[in-house]
Amino acid sequence: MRVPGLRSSEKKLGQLKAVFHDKEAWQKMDPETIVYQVWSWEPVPAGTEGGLFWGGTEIQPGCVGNEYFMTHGHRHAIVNRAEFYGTTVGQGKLVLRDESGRVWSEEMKPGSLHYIPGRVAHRVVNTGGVPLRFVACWPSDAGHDYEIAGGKGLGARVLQRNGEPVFEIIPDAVA
Ligand code: S6P
Ligand code: ZN
Repeated sequence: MRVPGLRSSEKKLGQLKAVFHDKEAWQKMDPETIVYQVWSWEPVPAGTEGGLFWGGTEIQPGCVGNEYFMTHGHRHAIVNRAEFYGTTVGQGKLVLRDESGRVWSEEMKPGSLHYIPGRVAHRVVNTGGVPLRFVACWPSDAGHDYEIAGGKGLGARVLQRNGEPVFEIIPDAVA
């Protein structure tokens, strides 16, 4: 049976140069490496007010230099639109940034549920050794804005230090 509105996409390392800080390490890696895949069910056309989309993301384990694999990160194009994330498999961090430039993170583990308020940019980082999977539910008119903070990004990084994930604020990227 064909279900209308099912979509899937993948993001490869070659498409993610802008998000990793160690460009030298990035250059040495295979650009065809899949960093994450997204599946979504969009039962109404994108942009429809009042509908909901459902999706799943799987982020592979890995690092570019000492920075863990992660999603690009975005804010919603209609900025006041909120979203739920729910973790099903793996370990990670949800990195969040509000409009005042405040940046924080939430631990992701199987069963963790995360409410992402409107106006808050969001990115997921896989800090574990297995694929990190989470589901998401967001309004069908939310859209995506990938130019977070005028291209400065989220203002924080999750780095591997002595084998452990460390959440670090980048001072000059915070408004
Ligand atoms: C959509 C939702 C997720 C992400 C996905 C990939 O609002 O937040 O489905 O799109 O996790 O992340 P990104 O930053 O590449 O869109
Ligand atoms: Zn979103």
